[in-house]
Amino acid sequence: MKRNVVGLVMVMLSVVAAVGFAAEMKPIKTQKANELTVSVLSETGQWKPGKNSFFLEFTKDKKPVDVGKVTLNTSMPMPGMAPMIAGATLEPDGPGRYKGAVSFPDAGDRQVTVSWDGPAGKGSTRFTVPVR
Ligand SMILES: [Cu+2]
Repeated sequence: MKRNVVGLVMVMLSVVAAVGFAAEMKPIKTQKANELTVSVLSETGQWKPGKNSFFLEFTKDKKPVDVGKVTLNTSMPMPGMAPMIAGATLEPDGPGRYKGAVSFPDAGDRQVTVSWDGPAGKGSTRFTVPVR
């Protein structure tokens, strides 16, 4: 009985933590990739030139999905020169969530590629995020 109460409290605390997180983070981009939803979130809800910290989340039916190894790369086509490329560093931050950091030298639209390989299979998705 005691164990059940502790378990229930733990579940309630994790729900409160999840709701609290969602309430304070704004979506930068939400992208469907087959049955997965890939979300990029931050406190401001946008990327700016310079250093950015953000979260990357993988969910299915609003529940976190463990996707294993993840990469996030960005590319900006530049007229008359090689594309400007920036990769994010990602650290696991709970089930289906990664804490990310990325730095952009200038403003403009980025083509973002997110790839994963793990328990949920192998996949990738591409989308555009403005840096402003
Ligand atoms: Cu550029």
